[in-house]
Amino acid sequence: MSTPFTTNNAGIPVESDEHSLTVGANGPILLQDHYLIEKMAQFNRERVPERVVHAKGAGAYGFFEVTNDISQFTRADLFQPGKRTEMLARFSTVAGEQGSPDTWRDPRGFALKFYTEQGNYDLVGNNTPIFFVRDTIKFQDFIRSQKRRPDNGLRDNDMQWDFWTLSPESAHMVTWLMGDRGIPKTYRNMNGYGSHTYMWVNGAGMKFWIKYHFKTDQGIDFLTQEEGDELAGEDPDLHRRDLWQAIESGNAPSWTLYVQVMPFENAADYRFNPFDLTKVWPHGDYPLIEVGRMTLNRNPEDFFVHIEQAAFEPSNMVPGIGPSPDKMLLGRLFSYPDTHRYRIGPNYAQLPPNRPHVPVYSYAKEGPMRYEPNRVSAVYAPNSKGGPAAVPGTLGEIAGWEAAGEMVREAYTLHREDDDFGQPGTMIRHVLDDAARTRLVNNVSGHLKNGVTQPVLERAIQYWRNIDKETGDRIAAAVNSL
Ligand code: HDE
Repeated sequence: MSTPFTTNNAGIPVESDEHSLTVGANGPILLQDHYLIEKMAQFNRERVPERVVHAKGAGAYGFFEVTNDISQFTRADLFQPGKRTEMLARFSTVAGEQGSPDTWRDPRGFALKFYTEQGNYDLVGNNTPIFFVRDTIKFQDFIRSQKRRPDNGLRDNDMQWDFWTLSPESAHMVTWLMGDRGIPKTYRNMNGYGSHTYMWVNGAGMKFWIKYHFKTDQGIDFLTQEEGDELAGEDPDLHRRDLWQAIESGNAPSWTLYVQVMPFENAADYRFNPFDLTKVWPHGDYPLIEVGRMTLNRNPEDFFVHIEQAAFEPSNMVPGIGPSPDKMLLGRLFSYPDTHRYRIGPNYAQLPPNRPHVPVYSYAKEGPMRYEPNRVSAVYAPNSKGGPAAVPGTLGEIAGWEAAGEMVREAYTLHREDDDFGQPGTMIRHVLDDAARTRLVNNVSGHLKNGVTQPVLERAIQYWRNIDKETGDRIAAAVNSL
């Protein structure tokens, strides 16, 4: 292909990319050098605000194919037998800024956008089935404790453990974070989880509570703290590079999707609060059922256009899928569209990675950067001009539930086995092996020794003893052997 001629943004060929327009070779630069001005002005406006969390990430396109008939549980189009749906995935860290290392200890985002025949379905999860808090009102504070101090702009382990030890509901997720899942070897070697409980509705209007598990077909693998620290210096973009190179070389990563299904009526007297995001449903209670496979086989042609501007939102739920009373999920339904409008403008849904693969007949119109024409013959409803019309009752059962009671600000009512330390303790004693337990002790004590002061330090030791006495004692011994 012959080298194209440089143009300006208006497509007009330009004289030079080397020399500004001056009076004589040595004279002053002329204001009329509008190409020079365009280059500088465009450069000064190249940045959109990075994501306030999950700023550093990588993504790719691919497809989801159904491998098992689970239509008895949902009528969602993408989960019907034989269905194949194009998709986009973005993996990310949480606390680090855009330039931060991929191998810092952190949960990993696992954000998926399915371009279904009923519009975009977004499943925005992490590589952990749980989270640090269970009420959305605490999320902002939690994140601030993980980021940078206002006085010196530095991250601070003392802040992190201060928040965690004063929020005991964090114990389960912190156990995951400080263990081997906290630094995946690559984005391809980690699982993804919807984390929340969601609702599925089948064609007969029957409702089910479900949890999503994307199990990596590449096998789980991790980096130790020492490996992660070393690689953070060697190649801060290690995971982004790995995903890109794997797909470029035709080694497309894939994940097998399973769901846990709980009958709708079982929620009320289940032993744990099934909507509490700090809890898992033991697989012995609700086994995994295979659904299908997601394969990522196409790199984006432009990272900024397709990945930096990708807008994932848990509120994008298609017919047959709905939310649950999980306070964290319900808060997220507002937050994501809000952050997209701020970060990439009110018409973000028209950008290439966010545009549905089906026609849009919404009543939205105008606003900055809008470029898709309105498909509607009237810009108001109701109308007698043939504009789109919603027809109540045609989409089947609303994915909702009964709710009643006084307005209160309170914690969830407890289910009989609800507590903050039981499930992490079970994980340490029955899921981790000796080597993993020792790595956990070393990771925690190393983190505590790095700037955590009294009384936070004492509280942290007690926090681990509450989770598992022996692990707490081992951490105390390691920390006190200063
Ligand atoms: Fe997020 N989260 N989050 N989060 N989250 C964002 O939206 C939020 C939570 C997750 O690759 C933000 O687009 C609230 C849980 C991922 O583009 C923001 C709460 C889980 C990504 C936001 C949570 C996640 C985000 C910032 C508490 C796993 C990156 C940028 C209720 C189940 C998506 C953005 C991508 C991003 C809000 C907690 C996953 C601020 C209010 C729990 C994977 O809107």
